Amino acid sequence: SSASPYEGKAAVAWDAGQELSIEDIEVAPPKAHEVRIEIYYTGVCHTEPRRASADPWCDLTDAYTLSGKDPEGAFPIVLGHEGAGVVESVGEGVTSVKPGDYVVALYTPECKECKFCKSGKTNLCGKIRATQGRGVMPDGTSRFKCKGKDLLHFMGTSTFSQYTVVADISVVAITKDAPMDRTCLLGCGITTGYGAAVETAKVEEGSTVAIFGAGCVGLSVVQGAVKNKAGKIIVVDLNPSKKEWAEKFGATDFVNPAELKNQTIQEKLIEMTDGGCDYTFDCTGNVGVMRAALEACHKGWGQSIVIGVAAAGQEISTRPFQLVTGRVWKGCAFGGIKGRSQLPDLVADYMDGKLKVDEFITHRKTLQDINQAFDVMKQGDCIRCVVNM
Ligand code: NAD
Ligand code: AHE
Ligand code: ZN
Repeated sequence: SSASPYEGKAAVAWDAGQELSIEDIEVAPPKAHEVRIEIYYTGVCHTEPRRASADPWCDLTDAYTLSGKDPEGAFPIVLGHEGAGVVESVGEGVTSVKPGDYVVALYTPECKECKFCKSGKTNLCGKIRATQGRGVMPDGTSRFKCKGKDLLHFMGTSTFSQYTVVADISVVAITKDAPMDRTCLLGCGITTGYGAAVETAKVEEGSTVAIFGAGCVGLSVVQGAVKNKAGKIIVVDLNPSKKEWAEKFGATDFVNPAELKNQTIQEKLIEMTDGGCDYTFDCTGNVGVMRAALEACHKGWGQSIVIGVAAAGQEISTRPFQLVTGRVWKGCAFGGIKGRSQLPDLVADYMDGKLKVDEFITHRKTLQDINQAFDVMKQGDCIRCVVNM
């Protein structure tokens, strides 16, 4: 019953830099405005390994990070934020989903009532961001226990577990016709890139676009640029095997910066686009790339969208003149997409053959072998590995 704890397996990150450990864990029933989900499939996003490593993440201050008390870098924790499953039970007051619903977990929640949600200017929701960053549920406690210890939640989702509990604003029901081993990827990578192009940049017909980094996120930006009928879609990647991937998703050009002679990548792109791109996207997390992406924008109006997550302590720089002369630097999380309002439409587009999803899946693993998903990710030929829970 919904009142009892559930036993299930989960991949636990006990400490920084260690392999995930498959453990039997106890998952407490959902409290008010919470939902317990049986996770069927989870993708492994390229944000994940950084989080599982010793790299301390913090969006507060450096001093705070260095103190070792970084709330977003704590252990033990259940990672995972790209998951789909079925609602097992709901807590008091939950009206948006019911047991049996097929759902995708949302690391960017949508309460529809906070200042952010009502602004009409952002998809970031403020309602539970503080507790989510501390790895706990909105009431300040954890629903996970293993070997007598509480485990932290991750990004409000913790999908590397057969059962997880999330806030009711962190989940969206989707059609039961859609296969969950694909729709899990709409929980991060695909939505992030596609949304960055169509929702955040609102790429216009005929415009010139450059995408740095052809992973799941970058290729999804390509897909969004194709959807909005961009004229020139240039993919930039150091891995030569990404040329084929870029073309498969509709890119018109591919540039490997390592092959340029006496020319920076920004100079090359400016030359290719008669003065610069209308839109550029960083999908690498490298701050040097972010600078090049901004400087490859057209004077007067070019916009550069930062999507990549940089390593702790990294900072971006450019000459202010770049902004004085009209280039715009912005960024987005989850593509600027509001999960509860917009994800069902993306699923419908997928079901109608208008949104590629299957094409991103290059590897599959079981929960037992989830560490292998991290290994294949480090090889250049993995776009997305889907884990069968
Ligand atoms: P990925 O590792 O699959 O793709 C990165 C690509 O960038 C690779 O093809 C790699 O060869 C290429 N690359 C690396 N360095 C490069 C350089 N200097 N120049 C050109 N290309 C280079 O990763 P992914 O899963 O597609 O994620 C991309 C980035 O987006 C990561 O930083 C990830 O953490 C971040 N991310 C952000 C959000 C968000 O909401 N903002 C969501 C998901 C992922
Ligand atoms: N805490 C890190 C930044 C982490 C980050 O930027 N996360 C993205 C999602 S990455 C998904 O693969 C995000 O959603 N950010 C918005 C938010 O509110 O966290 C740091 O570097 O400080
Ligand atoms: Zn992600």
